[in-house]
Parts: sequence; C-alpha cells; structure tokens
Amino acid sequence: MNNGVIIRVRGKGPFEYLLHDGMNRIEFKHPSFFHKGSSIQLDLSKKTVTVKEIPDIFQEVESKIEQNLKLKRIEVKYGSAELEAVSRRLFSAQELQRAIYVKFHGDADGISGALILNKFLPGFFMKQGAAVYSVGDAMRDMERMSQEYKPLLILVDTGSGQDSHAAISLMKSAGIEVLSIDHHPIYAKSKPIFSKIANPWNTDVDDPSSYPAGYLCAKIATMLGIESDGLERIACAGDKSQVLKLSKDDEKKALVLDFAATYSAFGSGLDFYSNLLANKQLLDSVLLQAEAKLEETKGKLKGIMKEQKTKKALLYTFNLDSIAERREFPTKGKITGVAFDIVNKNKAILVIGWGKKSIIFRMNDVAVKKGLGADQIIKHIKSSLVDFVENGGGHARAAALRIREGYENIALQEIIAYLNS
Ligand SMILES: [Mn+2]
Repeated sequence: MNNGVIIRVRGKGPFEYLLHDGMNRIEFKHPSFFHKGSSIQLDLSKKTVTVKEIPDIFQEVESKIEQNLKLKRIEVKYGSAELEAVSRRLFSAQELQRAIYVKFHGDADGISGALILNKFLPGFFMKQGAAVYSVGDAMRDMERMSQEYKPLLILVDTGSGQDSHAAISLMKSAGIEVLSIDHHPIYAKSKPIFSKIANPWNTDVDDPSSYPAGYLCAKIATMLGIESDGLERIACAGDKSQVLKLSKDDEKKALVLDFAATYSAFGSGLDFYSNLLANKQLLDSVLLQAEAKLEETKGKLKGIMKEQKTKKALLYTFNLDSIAERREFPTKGKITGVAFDIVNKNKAILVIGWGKKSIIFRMNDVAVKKGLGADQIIKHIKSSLVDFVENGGGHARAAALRIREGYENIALQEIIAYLNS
C-alpha cells in the first residue's frame, strides 16, 4: 500500500498516473479519473489496482522528499540554513512537478540569477521591470498561476521591499507560495509571507547587500550539485560587489545584460540573454553600443554635477531629468552609478541624482564605514517628510526615494540639512 500525491496524469482511460509517496515514484493505470495533486492510497498488491482518495497529504510527501535529499554541504556566513531550505524547496517543487514561475529583476544580477536557476529548474522565467513586485504584476501572475497545481512563485533580486508588500500579500491570499532569493533589505511584515527566504539581510553578516541574488543562486545550485558556469561573477560585476574576483570579461557581460534588459519587453524570458552571452560577435557589438552610451552620459554628467561639502560627506548632486530618457539605457539608477564612478575617491562620498518624483543615492565604502548609509538617510527623510515621501528603500551604498511631484527640492534640502547635522 502506498499513500502519495498524483504528480502526472496522461492518457484517456485507462488513465496513466505517476504517484509520488515521498520516497519513490510509482506508475500505475486506472480507469477512474483523478486530478493532478490528488492524494490517494494505492494498492498494487492484488490483481486489480485499487485506488482510494484520502485527505490531503501533499505537505507530508513534500517534507519527506526534502528531508531525504542529500545536499552538498557548504558553510557560509550569510545563511547556510536559509540557502539549504531554499535548495530543498526548489528540489521538491521540481520532484513534485509543480508549476514554477520565476520573476527576475531585469538587470545583470537578476538575469544571471535566473540563468543559473534555469540550469536545473523547469519553469516559466519572466523579466520583472524593477526591483519592485507590483500589485499589477501580482494580478497578472495570479490569473495564470492559480489555474495550476500547487503553483510556486520565485522572486529573484526583487520583491523584498515595502513597495512589494501589497503584491506578495495578494499572492499569498490567492494560495500561491512565494519564495524569495534576494539581497535587498526585507520589509519586516513581508518576512512571514515568504515560505522560504534566501537573503543575507536575514542573517547578521556584515554588509548583506554585497552578496547579490545571482551569487546566492550559484550557492543554491552548488548545494544541489549544479555548475553555475561563472554566471555569479556577472551578477557581482553588475551589482558592483567585491565578494568575488572579477575579470574585465565579467564586467563587459554585466554591462551588456544591463543594456539589453533596458530594451527587452516586460515578461520576456531568458533565451534573449543566454543567446546574447553565447554569441561573441553580437556581445561585442552590443557592448560597443552600451559603452558609447555610457561615454555620452559621462560627458553630460561632468557638465552638471555640483560638488558641496557637508559635515558627514562630500556631496555631489545633479538633475537626472536633463540626462535620463524613458526606456533608454542608461536608466536613472545606472546614470547615478556612472556619476559615482566619476567622483569616487578615498573620502566619504555621497552622490545624489534627483529628478521628477525620484531621488537616487550612491555612497562609497568610506562613507559606509564611517556609519553613514543611504538606507539610513532614507529612513530619516521618510520620518521627517512623512507627507511627501511615497516610498523608498535600498542598501547602504545604493538606494532610492520616490517623492511626491513638486516636493523633490524640499527633500533634497532636508537631506543636505541631515548631512550637516
Ligand atoms: Mn541585485
């Protein structure tokens, strides 16, 4: 006698079934129809196969699979237990043939992470425009996903902030499991919504943001015995992380992915990016385009950046709206990063790109080591300008604020006052 969950149905009477009991998969045929996901008791001992529906034992089967899985052990200071739990869930989801949707941030880090997961995880991979999982995204995904058996939504490099809370709450209410692989700070109320979380912010490691999502995906892959082919280095290059030694080639690929992601449609999959990385000629051509755009941006920035001394750091500000073009590379965040690279030196430095409705921060290590953090400035502004700030979040070195239109200048003055306090 075997108690298990039906994970595959084929044929049209007698139906061909595949049953998972947590240890083994068992094939059998039966004239009666059962839906995928049904919990049943199977008796193959007699001449005729007997099948009986039983109360839902999905979770029991799932935890058996997860407990029996032997992972490759790796000790990491940013959360071995969390990475293990995620690895086990990814494995059981695959084993149980659940519908898996992976939404990844459309930048070098998010794309690299998704490319790594795509090496072992069968699922639908879709680009997410920003590091925010919005209510609109949730409604669209929910419609598709809730028709599936035990759907699993995986958010890579996106979805952790307060601005994604409403959307992930909706998904949970729709009965959809949401799992997070990210290195953006997690909004406290979102923690109980995710079924599993791989996020260094959930541990007490130093500088949690410096372990990009793609890097975490590579560790998960390693635990499961899968090669990540160095994609994690592209993730680190894209997010300017120094946890791995990077080559020029990694940096070029990261730039190309960032460039390509700016122009690809929302919801687009992974083929575009993997083809791009595999085609050296195309890669080089796109790289030229991206570099030309960056040079142009640098030139423009040099003419408009304003330097000013404050008590806490040397501050550089510029108006983003005079440079950024909608849906064009470089994006506002990237432009602020370029500005940062121009002025970064061995002094506490803060760069602020501001424009209609947004203020973007980049801060160097020297400033962070002195105890200043972009996330901390945002916290201060959020509490002192409650009525003008719509949203905000990020890391110590990179963060952004959304300001109500017309109040950008007031916010900027408040930031300067804070830096002088
Ligand atoms: Mn990232």
